[in-house]
Amino acid sequence: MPSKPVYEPLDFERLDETEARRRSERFARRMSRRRSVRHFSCEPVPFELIESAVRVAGSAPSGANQQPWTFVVVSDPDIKREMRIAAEAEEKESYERRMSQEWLDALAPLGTDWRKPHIEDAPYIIVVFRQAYGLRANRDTGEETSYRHYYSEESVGIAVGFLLAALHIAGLATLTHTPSPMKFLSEILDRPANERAFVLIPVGYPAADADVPAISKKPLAEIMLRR
Ligand code: IYR
Repeated sequence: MPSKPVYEPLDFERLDETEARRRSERFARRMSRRRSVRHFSCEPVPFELIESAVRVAGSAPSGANQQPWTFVVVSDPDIKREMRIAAEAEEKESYERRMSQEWLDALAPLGTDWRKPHIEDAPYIIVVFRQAYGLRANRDTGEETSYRHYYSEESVGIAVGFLLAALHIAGLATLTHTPSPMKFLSEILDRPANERAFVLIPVGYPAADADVPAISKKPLAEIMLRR
């Protein structure tokens, strides 16, 4: 049975314009320094930083507020090794056989290849799963029935954006890695049939000698239009 909406007052703080500009510029400046990092230190990271960032991700808007996501935080070295071996096997096949020349050419400036040492080096790997549909247990019989999820791709994409921003603001480096296909992650992490791996995110401090490709973002004039 559909439930009626229940409202509460909005918790909203109106900023004066000076403060709004200050915060907005500070955030923009900080975010502009985020880079995808592929060389991680094995130095440990306080778990509370990960937990806090996942809380931020979980606060993201989602279709019908269904929150169609699960964040699996992996620090167990044996599981990380298993994920690295499986990811590298898929990636080797992709780089050597499955990806088109056009795709390889597009990636050339990034210098990526099938080797994924960061899956073992980074102290945490967050694997984000998208719940393609929901599962609900019947209160009396315990029988599980499925129900539709709306806009789950968009919702999980937004939540991952929140997650990357929160981790960056906490001084941590991240990489969005999408080995393809990602089915092996469901198996290794024992996820139910309604969940699909969406992205694998190594999280940690960059290695002391970490370097990144010298690439840049499009200028505002190229990405924003005013009408
Ligand atoms: N998944 C591969 C290939 C790859 C694809 C894109 I699109 C990138 O922006 C980067 C890499 C890999 O992770 O190496």
